[in-house]
Amino acid sequence: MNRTLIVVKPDCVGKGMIGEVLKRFEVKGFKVISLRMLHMNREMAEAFYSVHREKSFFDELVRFITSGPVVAAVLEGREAITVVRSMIGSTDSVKAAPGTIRGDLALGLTDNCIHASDSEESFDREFKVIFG
Ligand code: FUP
Repeated sequence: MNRTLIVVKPDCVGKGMIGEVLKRFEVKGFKVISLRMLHMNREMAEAFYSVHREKSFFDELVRFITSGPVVAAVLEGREAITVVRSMIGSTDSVKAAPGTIRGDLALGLTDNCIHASDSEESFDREFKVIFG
């Protein structure tokens, strides 16, 4: 069994899509083993996205993720990181395939509905920021 972390972002929480997003993972067979609603402050957001610190979009990203409440969940199941990444779709929602969460529920690049850990290292860092 593997674990991964997802964050339903402010755009998706604002649209009332928390249940829809969590349902997709539960229907697929993942277990929600931790759940937290929070409003990230700047310090948390910078630590959460520390790998992007040097990127041109970093400030916009931090501003967006701190703009409203988010819902974070730890999901457990077979190949969780890989399967959940495939379920969320491409980073840019306009390129995300229909059937994926971003493909179905979002239209933005920064405001793309959901985050999911892309590696065990990312999971460890993100888990500490949100549940540590
Ligand atoms: P992803 O792993 O699909 O969430 O995408 P990345 O780790 O590459 O990027 C993290 C977040 O930065 C994305 F969710 C959206 C945002 N982003 C931008 O706002 N502009 C960009 O040009 C690229 C990413």
